[in-house]
Amino acid sequence: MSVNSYTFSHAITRAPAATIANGLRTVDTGTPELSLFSRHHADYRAALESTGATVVNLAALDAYPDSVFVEDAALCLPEVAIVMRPGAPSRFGEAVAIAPTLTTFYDMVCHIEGPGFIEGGDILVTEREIFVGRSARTDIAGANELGRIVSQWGYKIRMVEMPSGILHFKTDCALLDEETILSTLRLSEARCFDNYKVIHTADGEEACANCIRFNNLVIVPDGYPRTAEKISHAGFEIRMIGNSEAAKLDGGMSCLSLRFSPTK
Ligand code: CIR
Repeated sequence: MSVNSYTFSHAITRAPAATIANGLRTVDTGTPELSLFSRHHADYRAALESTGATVVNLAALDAYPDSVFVEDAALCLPEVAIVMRPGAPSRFGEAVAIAPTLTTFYDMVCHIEGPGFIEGGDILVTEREIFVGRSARTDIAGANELGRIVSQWGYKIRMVEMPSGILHFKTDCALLDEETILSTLRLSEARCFDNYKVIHTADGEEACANCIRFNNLVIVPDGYPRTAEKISHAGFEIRMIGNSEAAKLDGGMSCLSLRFSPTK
């Protein structure tokens, strides 16, 4: 087990699909607009690159409206990349599509074969453990299969029963450093972060929890000033990125990239 839970040399992103308006959403708050989504996506990639990382931006996949949310298709650890088995049927092909790219960076690529389901958005890797949230997209069989795969490298899975109404585990939390987690109150009330230092999102700013620590930056969605101030006050360098269009599809900063340091 050799985790670098927030230092990365590479990220994979995927350009938003022309079909983005057909993406999944829990509540209809309007149709995402492709041109604005693409501008936000370019800003996001630039923020990743500004930390010195190489960003590989894959071609849009119009057959998969949600494919811009590339995080859900795989989990990238230092030793191995694991292709997920998404719980959303419309997203199944995204996992198949990401595999060839992963093989260009990894000597070892494993696949969740099923029958369980698991999506990358439900997985949070820390220096000590791998959290897996049981959600509408990730079930116990999927989490257990991941656990069996990663145990070969000494990783331990910690399952968390998610409060209902949260799409993914990382919809409501993010790793800030070795011991600090940003979380919504509703998720931390599940007591999963009792052994960590927790910074809570400000009241009414729960959507800011879907941010990422990427090298020297904490990349947060624009529009949540009180939570951004809390993170900044704790000593982290903040970069704000527009997220209005991804938010219409329940997406945030973590969903938009796979972050890793390749083994070859
Ligand atoms: C979905 O429902 O699958 C997409 N519209 C949003 C996925 C967001 N991904 C993530 O939280 N990791």
